[in-house]
Amino acid sequence: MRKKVILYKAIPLQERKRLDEIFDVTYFDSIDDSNRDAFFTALAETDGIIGSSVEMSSNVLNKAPRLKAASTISVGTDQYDLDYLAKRNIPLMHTPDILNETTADTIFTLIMCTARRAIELSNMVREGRWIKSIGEEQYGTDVHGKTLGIIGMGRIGYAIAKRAHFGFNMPIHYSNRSQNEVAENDLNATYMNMETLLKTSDFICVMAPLTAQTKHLIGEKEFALMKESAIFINGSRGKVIDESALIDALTRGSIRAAGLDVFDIEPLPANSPLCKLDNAVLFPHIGSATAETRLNMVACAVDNLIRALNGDLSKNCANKHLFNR
Ligand code: 8YV
Repeated sequence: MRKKVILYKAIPLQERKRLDEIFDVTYFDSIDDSNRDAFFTALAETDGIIGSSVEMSSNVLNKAPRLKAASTISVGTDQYDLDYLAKRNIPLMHTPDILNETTADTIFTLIMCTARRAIELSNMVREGRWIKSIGEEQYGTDVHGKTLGIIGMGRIGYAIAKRAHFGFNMPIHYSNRSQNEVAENDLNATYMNMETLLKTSDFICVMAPLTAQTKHLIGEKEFALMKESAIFINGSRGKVIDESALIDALTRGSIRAAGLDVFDIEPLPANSPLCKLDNAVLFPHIGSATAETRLNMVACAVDNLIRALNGDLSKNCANKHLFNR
């Protein structure tokens, strides 16, 4: 008897075919008000789910009494209620490592665009406002040699620090749940508490995963500790920062600028105050969004689901440590 699987994200045809070869698949390109009832109906019968960018709370997951495995096409697992899944001994599989370098490239794109005001000045050219040679009012700030503070020195944080150290000769400060001796030995990174990092860094990059402990990790008090010349980068999750406190800091000029790939609400509403700030560079959550990397992530997530539904949780299982607690 073929197992039933729900795919709730559009993926390349070659990977859909792999799922079709093994499972009875119900497809949704995404989930919204137009198809949520059909999604809930399919959940009642499904053995597995695979996709991303949809909130999978316990209220949703308890509509899947037969669920045996979930596979997210992401390294982040915050869209799933991990404790609820663990209570039912349902594995959540994810795609670590594959996106490290691509996401680090995106973060460095944000650092450069924000420091050199690339988007703002490109729009000046595009809108015909480049009428004389560039002057002080268009100057950006150097990146090379400046101090980079990374909050969350995990795999992606390490890839960012590697670029900063070898490519831009930047001293690296970092705060993390635990020390990262590889980063210290390879990249001369300095471990410190977050308050010191916020006070001493020229660029502050948040890469910490979203958990109950990191929600609003960076708020009014933390922005007030930063230098007025500091540039703030968020490549983790929008809810790791207090977005209204960031908007206030940018509006008052208590920090120089911000580069953001993630937001409290995604897609970011067009009427967000962030959209009116020249000192905010806004990307639509493109961290891992290259054709090569997303295809590799999808292939990994499909492999993860196949293995998990065969009882193999030997790798890429995000919540196995929570089972039978
Ligand atoms: C995308 C990400 O959100 O992997 C993550 O946690 O945030 C990004 O890669 C995800 O891949 C959406 O498909």
